Amino acid sequence: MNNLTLVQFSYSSFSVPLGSLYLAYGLEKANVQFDLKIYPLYNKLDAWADIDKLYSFLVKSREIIAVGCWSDMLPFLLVALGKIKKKFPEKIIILGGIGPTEVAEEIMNKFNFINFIIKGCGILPLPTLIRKIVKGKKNFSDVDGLVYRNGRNIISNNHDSFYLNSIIPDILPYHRIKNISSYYKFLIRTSSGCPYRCTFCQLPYLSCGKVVYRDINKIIKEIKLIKRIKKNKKFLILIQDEAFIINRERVIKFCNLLRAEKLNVAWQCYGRVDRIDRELLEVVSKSGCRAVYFGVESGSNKILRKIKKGFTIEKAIEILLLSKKYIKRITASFIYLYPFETIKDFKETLLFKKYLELKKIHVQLHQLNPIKNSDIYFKYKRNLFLFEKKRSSFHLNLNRMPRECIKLIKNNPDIFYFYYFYNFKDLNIILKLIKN
Ligand code: B12
Ligand code: SF4
Repeated sequence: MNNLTLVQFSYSSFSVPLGSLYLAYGLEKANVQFDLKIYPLYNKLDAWADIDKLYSFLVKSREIIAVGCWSDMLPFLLVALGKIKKKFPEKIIILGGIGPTEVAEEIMNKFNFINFIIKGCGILPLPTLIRKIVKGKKNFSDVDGLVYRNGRNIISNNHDSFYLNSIIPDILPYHRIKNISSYYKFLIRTSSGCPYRCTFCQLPYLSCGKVVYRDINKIIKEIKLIKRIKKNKKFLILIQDEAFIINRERVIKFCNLLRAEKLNVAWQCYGRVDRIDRELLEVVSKSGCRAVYFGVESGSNKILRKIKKGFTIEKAIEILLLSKKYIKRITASFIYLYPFETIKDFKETLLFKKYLELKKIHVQLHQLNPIKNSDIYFKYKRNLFLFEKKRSSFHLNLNRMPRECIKLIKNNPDIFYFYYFYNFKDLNIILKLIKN
């Protein structure tokens, strides 16, 4: 019997929503029937903030609604779900994904209309939970990462496997996505975790320095399936792993297999400037690598030391320029508004940005978002403040949000921390510099 609607949000009409496929894989494997509904956030400006539209979309769900989101959607989703539960109290609401995971206990404490939250990867625990709900079972202690109520108590199960389950899938159920052949970008995960300890990132905490790998043959099989889906049309494989490039032997094996199988596909990945050299660049470019995205993070060596990035700006420049000789599109991403950044540090970032652009390297400049469970968050979370004006294309202007969402964000900074900034004394000067 089908009592379940799985809801996911999509940020891009070009790229396949990978989380949906992973969850669909787990449910299909466990023989749990479900509908998959994907809510597009890209068709309309401020699509997030349209609570009525979101409500109408969600309300058509079956008895159990399982929804996943990132932190940006959280206030809107909670307002819409609250309305649904008010009208249909019998509906069972399960949340998952990165947004609810980080603040699961806080959400359960504050919003009693949420029945369950599954932290981390949902592939295995979601079907286990659904089966228990359908059979009317009351013991949830063995559902990995589950947060639930027992009387007045909120119970948080261990989540031993956490994100590491994301290496499990064999072949993903692409048939579950409508018009799958019209997508251009196909996301793939080949590993999970990262051994580095950058202080603005939550991965060191989540993966505890471990990296778990998927069998390369499964990845090749997945790419062959995508090729069949796309027939003769062009597409791009996006390798999503944070740590893909750092395992040199494995990258070489992957590239050799792509060539041996004559797959002839274009792909892109994330890179680290201290793990790439001329020899590796030759191998990846010959096997179809068309783009590499490097997290450089700052133009200031002082900041790079402070965030424990593990390389200098000189090394970054050397490898970015070298990479440009082999790979068509090189992107360098920088972050600004670290709570310990000075105007001088920021000007160094701007200088390198200009220099790299002259060399035809794409540069992205992102404001530092507070990220729960990162070292910087632990250290500076007491200094968070709400910025009322629009701060980036990813954040809505507060005054364009529905009133109930603004109220939630203002009253619950620990839950909706994503909408806050670290206190930064020179904020206005830096924003002016950016504008100019
Ligand atoms: C690809 C990607 C993008 C793509 C999205 C394209 C697409 N089609 O999805 C693009 C480039 C658009 C993008 C943009 C941004 N991104 Co992004 N992105 C990612 C990335 C690298 C991979 C996402 C992915 O596919 N993961 C793999 C799938 C399998 O995982 P998943 O979707 O999370 O699903 C799993 C679990 O979460 C869980 N789950 C999910 N849903 C549900 C539901 C239920 C019911 C259950 C039980 C479980 C469950 O199970 C799934 C299977 O394992 C992640 C990093 C990461 N490691 O996930 C960042 C990440 C999601 N992005 C992030 C951010 C912040 C952004 C930006 C806001 C950038 C910025 N400057 O701040 C923008 C926002 C976009 C916007 N608002 O317009 C953050 C989110 C942090 C947060 N707390 O919300 C992440 C985690 C990176 C990071 N550490 O900072 N991003
Ligand atoms: S920023 Fe990248 S390299 Fe640093 S810990 Fe996070 S995933 Fe690893």
